[in-house]
Amino acid sequence: MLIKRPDDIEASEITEERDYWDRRRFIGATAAAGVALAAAAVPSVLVACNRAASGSERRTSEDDELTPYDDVTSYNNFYEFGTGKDDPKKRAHMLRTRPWTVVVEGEVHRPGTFDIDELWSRFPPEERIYCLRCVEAWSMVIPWLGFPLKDLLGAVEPTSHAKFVEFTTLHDPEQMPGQRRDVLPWPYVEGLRLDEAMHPLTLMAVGLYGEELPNQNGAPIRLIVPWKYGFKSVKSIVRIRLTRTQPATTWNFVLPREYGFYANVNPEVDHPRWSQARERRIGHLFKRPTLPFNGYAEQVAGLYDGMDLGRYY
Ligand SMILES: Nc1nc2c(c(=O)[nH]1)N[C@H]1C(S)=C(S)[C@@H](COP(=O)(O)O)O[C@H]1N2
Ligand SMILES: [Mo]
Repeated sequence: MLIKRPDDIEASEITEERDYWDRRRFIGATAAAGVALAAAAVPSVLVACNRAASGSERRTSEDDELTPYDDVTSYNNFYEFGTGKDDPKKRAHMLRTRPWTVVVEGEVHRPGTFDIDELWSRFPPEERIYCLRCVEAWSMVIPWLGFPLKDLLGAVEPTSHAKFVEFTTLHDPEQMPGQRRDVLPWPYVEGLRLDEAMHPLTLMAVGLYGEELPNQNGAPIRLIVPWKYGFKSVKSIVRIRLTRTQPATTWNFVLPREYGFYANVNPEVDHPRWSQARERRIGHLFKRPTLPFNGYAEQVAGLYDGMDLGRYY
């Protein structure tokens, strides 16, 4: 396992700084404490990704292996920087992630504009190991740093009319060269039902591997919905809007037959052009069976009771 640790932080500095959550020092503390921190100080580490389909735990060391940092940060989908997997790493340095604000508005009693540094201090990030699975049938296991989206939504107080949440990526072709081409309608938008957004597994990620998010992974703040296909996990978010009606989402808008609004990982629903039954964990040679809800069925299946998941894919 590779944990990045900034050289400029002494081991002796590490514990006490976590009390006041200075962002950079927090990163140092997390990285240095590594696995011990994951077990002790951070209660919410969860590796459901590797549960067997039966729901029984199957945490062999091989299954739980984190995807190496270099793979997590060099094999990406982020069309704002090009459609190739290696384009984001090559080009995402063009994105300026400070200053950065996130507007939270719509059906809320207390709309607001949050500075990214304010979010770091108001909602101290914790490490959570979640599996990210792309509809293209590859997956990675990533130690994200983030805070539950429900904490932010709680702060803005949704009205009784709020039923959905829409997320919007920055639109700035100067900084995002992929937006100068019509490969997708810009900006990238995604959405969740309010109960999905309020689920404790749903994370606003601000870092990975104990560091601030690399730009190619969606800096400075992106969504992680671990039981859904990766395209739901929208990057570099500038706006969160609570709505009464289901928002349009980018991939559903472009290719509705291939990408639904729900996008729950479901091995039984084929993508029209390929099977979703098996996946390749990046760094592993052989494909493995894909688990319903990406392995988080026990926690989230109840959200969809009574829904035909073959129809609402
Ligand atoms: N703004 C934006 N967000 C995005 C994408 C994108 O092209 N633009 N790609 C999505 C897809 S298809 C996947 S699989 C994940 C990939 O996240 P990663 O690069 O951190 O692995 O980001 C998602 N979020
Ligand atoms: Mo994806």
